[in-house]
Amino acid sequence: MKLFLAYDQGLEHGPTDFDSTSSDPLNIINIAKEGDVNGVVFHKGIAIKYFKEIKKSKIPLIVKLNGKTSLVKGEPISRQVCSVEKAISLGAKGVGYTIYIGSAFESEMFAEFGKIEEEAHRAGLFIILWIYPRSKSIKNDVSRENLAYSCRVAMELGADFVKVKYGGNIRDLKWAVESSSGVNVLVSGGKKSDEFLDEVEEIKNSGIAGMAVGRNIWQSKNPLKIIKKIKGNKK
Ligand code: FBP
Repeated sequence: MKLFLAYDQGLEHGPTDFDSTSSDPLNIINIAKEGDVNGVVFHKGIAIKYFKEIKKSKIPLIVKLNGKTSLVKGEPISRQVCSVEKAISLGAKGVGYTIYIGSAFESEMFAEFGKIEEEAHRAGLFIILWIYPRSKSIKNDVSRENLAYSCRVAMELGADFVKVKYGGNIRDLKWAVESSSGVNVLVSGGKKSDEFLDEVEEIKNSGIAGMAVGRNIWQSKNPLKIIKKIKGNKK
């Protein structure tokens, strides 16, 4: 399975996710390097400050192009904070973008992403689209329908990878993979949990392309062991 190391939580959640080890981006770059992951996801601030170290690690960089804090309440919207051009200048091989489908602001994120998709693909970058159904009208963001809808939206919008949350039902995940019609499905890690590796085992044969995990790796006492276990599982 492919494995991307996600580290955009400093913006999305704040330092509440970190301790004195995981708060340091250098430690994350080391984990990515030692674990030989398929890519590491940073916002542009880290990509700028640790440009040399990221380059030296040779781990493909994915720059997250939009983001928001957890302090904003109400209908979710996440706007662009970094251009494709800037991501390229930082050495990115891919870009990431989050769309909250179902939000009252969905069309704004669609329009912004439409331009990013054209620019990024023109420049030969790959695109990971985080699709999270989120709105006051959405009761269950990981229902069978919403999971499949998320994957399908990513395909319709031209992403190469779609990152979704697993709702705990393997048949639903398989249907979502089918619905994605060729877009590579990545499952996110979620909050650190003792059941995480069981979940990895459960989803490994669902047809997913891999995972994009943050907290379950860098909050672990032994991040490399977790990485090895995830990567050891065949698609
Ligand atoms: P984790 O593996 O730590 O759950 O990270 C996955 C992720 O998609 C991050 O890339 C992102 O910052 C975060 O989850 C968003 O989580 P939410 O919006 O659900 O709080």
